[in-house]
Amino acid sequence: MSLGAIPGTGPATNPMPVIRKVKVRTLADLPTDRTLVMGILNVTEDSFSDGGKYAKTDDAIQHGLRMFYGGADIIDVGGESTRPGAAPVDPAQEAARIVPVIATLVKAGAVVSVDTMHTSTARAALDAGAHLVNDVSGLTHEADMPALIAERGVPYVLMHRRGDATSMTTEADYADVLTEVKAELLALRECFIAAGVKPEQLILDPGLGFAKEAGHNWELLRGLQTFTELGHRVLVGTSRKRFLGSLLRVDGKDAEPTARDAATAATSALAGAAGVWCVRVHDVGSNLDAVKTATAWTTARKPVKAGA
Ligand code: PMM
Repeated sequence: MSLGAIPGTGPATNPMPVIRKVKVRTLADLPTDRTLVMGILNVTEDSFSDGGKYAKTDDAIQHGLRMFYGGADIIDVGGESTRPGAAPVDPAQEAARIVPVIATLVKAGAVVSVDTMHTSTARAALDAGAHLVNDVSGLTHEADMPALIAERGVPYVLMHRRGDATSMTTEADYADVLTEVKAELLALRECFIAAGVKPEQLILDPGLGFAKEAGHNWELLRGLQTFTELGHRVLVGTSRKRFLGSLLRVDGKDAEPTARDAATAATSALAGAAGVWCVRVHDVGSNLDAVKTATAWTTARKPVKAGA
């Protein structure tokens, strides 16, 4: 696929204005005065909201570039669905799905993260130019992930979850979700530090929806300060998740995933105001507006009178 043909084009199902003029190349080039927006690119057949839409390499590249030119700060590329009950994907097949997509997005100037639980896939993605690793496993999957992250020195999203895709729905049992999630994340953090990972590489994520009921998700969002005050960057992923669908329930039916974008943007604004480093979202435009609004809201100063 030629890069020249891409900006702002592609299937008209999700038109997005071209707002990026300057190419970014590394995390250091990204804005520091607002919460970052990570665009979700699931190169899968079975993700809950966009499964099958971007399973082909060309479609995935096109959507990734559309999000990049639409202002996404980071593109998060995954090749294995994380939804409860999803069938596991062989790591070699996962890498084959995402490596060409990552290489093309990096070449275009995008900052790219790889959403994987597999060390071999993370390594292949980093070799293809990915800038950070986003791992939803909560270290329940592959014990050698800390060693890879220490060796490569890249940022790493350490997400909380209990169990795996088949068991996590039954493990949402907490007496005090904020205290327990924080304690479990801090215990995981120690495994990474012991392996030689620097604290500043670690980005913490409470893992909304992963072994969490709707009430747990809201409590974690309400208490985001519990995580932001730990001294690490914090990432949250609310986008189109089921707890928003049930919040917006009409006539006994959950709202469809694509009807959850306004509620997602509301959570992004609140997360931005709470000092979160990055929000992971499907709809880049509305969430970019939301985090910009949060910055204007939280940094507003009394206007200085002329001559004062
Ligand atoms: N959620 C999903 C996938 N990856 N990564 C992080 N760090 N945090 C999340 O909350 C998260 C994630 C599931 O959403 P999707 O199937 O729409 O990608």
